[in-house]
Amino acid sequence: MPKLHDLLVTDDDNFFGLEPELATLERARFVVMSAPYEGTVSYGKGTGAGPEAIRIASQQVELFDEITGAEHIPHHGVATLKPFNPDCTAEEMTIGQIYPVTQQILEAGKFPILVGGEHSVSPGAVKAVAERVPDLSVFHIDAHSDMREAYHDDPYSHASAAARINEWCPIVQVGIRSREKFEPGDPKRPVHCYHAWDYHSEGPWIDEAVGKLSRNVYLTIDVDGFDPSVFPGTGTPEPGGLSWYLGLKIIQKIAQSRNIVGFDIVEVAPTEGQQVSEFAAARLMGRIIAFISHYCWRGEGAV
Ligand SMILES: [Mn+2]
Repeated sequence: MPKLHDLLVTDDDNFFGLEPELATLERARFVVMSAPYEGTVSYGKGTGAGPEAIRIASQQVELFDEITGAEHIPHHGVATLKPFNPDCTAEEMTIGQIYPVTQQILEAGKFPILVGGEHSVSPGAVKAVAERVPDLSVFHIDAHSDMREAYHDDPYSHASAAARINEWCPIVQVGIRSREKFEPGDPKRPVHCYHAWDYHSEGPWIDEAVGKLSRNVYLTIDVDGFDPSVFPGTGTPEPGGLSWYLGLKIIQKIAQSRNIVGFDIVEVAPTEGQQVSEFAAARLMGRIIAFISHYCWRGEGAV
């Protein structure tokens, strides 16, 4: 199993284009994993190119976060790991590669960030977090509930990501507008699904949804949970969904009232001739880092 130090990108070709001394494993509080995996994709292809496109786009993102009023990214540091090998099954990717590296990131006292790739990459990261962090919920933004027990006979398919995650954690889902019928499962780990038909604009439902989360929260964000005008480059761009600002405000509310302990951004499929989706993903990553730094770590190395 590769050690974190062997996986580290040591030059400035890292996420956010940081000076290498801000991106070492000693200095950085955040560590980014890239999983360029699209082995079980069912429709539009291209998510395998997502992590690299997001990394390049992130080098153009302004490091000052005007919402929280600070440069959290250079202050806390972000380390970048070399991409995982995508030539494998979904189970080998998420449980074989991502799970043990996430464990190492957590053992080192760092904050794990995972960039996909298709949604099948997420369960391994959640499993590592759930084994270490008590009282954990997953907040899931997606057009799809991903609750199929298996898809094309693969229980680690992208369409089964939430079903695997639900073996360890309760889930709150928002943005959902293409859903298979599923049983809510074990009452100790309920799945609360906020369908986008009823829940796509600001309202009291947001506090209710956030209120269903446990003290510690992992965010898994399939970018197709947002409206395709925000992320046109994704495998299955379902019409409708969250606006950019609504999505950010929900995540801000979670950061203000819960402890976010890890997150992933998946299903970006770069589109030839434009950089909208990868830039939005890089910006989303930066905003979430800012919210975590500002709200969850207030008083703890705050800027
Ligand atoms: Mn989806």
